[in-house]
Amino acid sequence: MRKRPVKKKNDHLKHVTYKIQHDVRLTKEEGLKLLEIKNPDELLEIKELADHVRKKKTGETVYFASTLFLYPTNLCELSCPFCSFYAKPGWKKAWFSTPLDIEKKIRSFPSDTFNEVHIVGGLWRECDLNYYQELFTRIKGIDEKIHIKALTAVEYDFLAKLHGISIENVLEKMISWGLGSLPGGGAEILDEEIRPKLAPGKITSDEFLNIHKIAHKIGLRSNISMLFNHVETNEHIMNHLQMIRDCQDETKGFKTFIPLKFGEEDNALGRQKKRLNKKNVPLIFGVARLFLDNIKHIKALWNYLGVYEALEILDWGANDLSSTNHEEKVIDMAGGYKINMDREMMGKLILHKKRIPQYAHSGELPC
Ligand code: V47
Repeated sequence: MRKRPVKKKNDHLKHVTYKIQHDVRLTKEEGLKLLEIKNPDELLEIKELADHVRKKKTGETVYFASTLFLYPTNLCELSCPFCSFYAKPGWKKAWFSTPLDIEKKIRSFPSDTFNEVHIVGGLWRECDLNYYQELFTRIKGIDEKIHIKALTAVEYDFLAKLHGISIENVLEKMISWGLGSLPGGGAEILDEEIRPKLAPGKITSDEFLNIHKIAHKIGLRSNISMLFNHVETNEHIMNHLQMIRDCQDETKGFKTFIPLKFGEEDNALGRQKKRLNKKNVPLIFGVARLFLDNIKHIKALWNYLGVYEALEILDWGANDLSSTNHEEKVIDMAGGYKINMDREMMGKLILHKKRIPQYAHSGELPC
């Protein structure tokens, strides 16, 4: 009888497993080697390790929210090649909503259908601090309990420059009008080789993180995202994760890491199919779970990933299934998955994974 070949265990995986079991941090180089793994048995080991870390950090609970997305305008001074959302004056797809328009929209949603509002938009002078003061005041006038998660670091930088005041000053004003937390958008890839090509004219990686640091210092909590599956390399991904981990060591202000899978429809980058460098999506979540030892939550967005893949990713380190995503537009305009998701369905999906659904808005998530 032929002897079955004895599989030699990958030495790197052995080493990583030892480190994870002994709560020793992975280095960027170790993360990079994991991202290069292709062997299915070895991928399964990474999945199991990431799942082990997820269980240790947050147990069987899977968080979800019901978010009402509000976009004051998609008019934007920038023209990022990955973005399907932005418009210029005169374009058919351009819109601008007044604070009153937005108030009417919120009032048209029964109050039990959302527990947070997520507000972002283009860089546009008409959306200045007076605009946000009126908007936030109107929202809190509807119900003081609505959690306002609003504006990316890129927009805070724009507002500070527009009014000639400090970031701290802008954030403090916004808090006084009702700001609850910062969403994770605008990070793209925090790597100065690729970021200026992906987002010409956008603030640098250091400037971006510095705004989050200021927000954390004055007591705000924020999320942090990563736009992937386009032209980035594994090195860019690891540099991004390293910058986030270093920032979190300093401030402990990030709640959730959100990998955003690139949507290719209706944007300049998506049209350059040959340049796109497709990745193993669950593996990116798994390596992020192993590397980001100081961030508690990892969010899988079903409208970016597809429901099936988002549920699969709950086994690769994610512990948050995002939200019902009412009125979401950024990924919708880039070809995202559109489903009439409600709170009940989200709970059922999580139970189907034999996990425990926990309904919570961004401000309620434990750090
Ligand atoms: O900043 C833009 C990204 C972000 C595309 O914090 C794209 O809870 C994929 O940050 N394909 C906005 N992604 C979304 C975001 C977010 C979403 C849900 C929850 C939270 C949270 C944050 O979407 C942008 C940009 O990085 N994006 N265009 C695209 N074509």
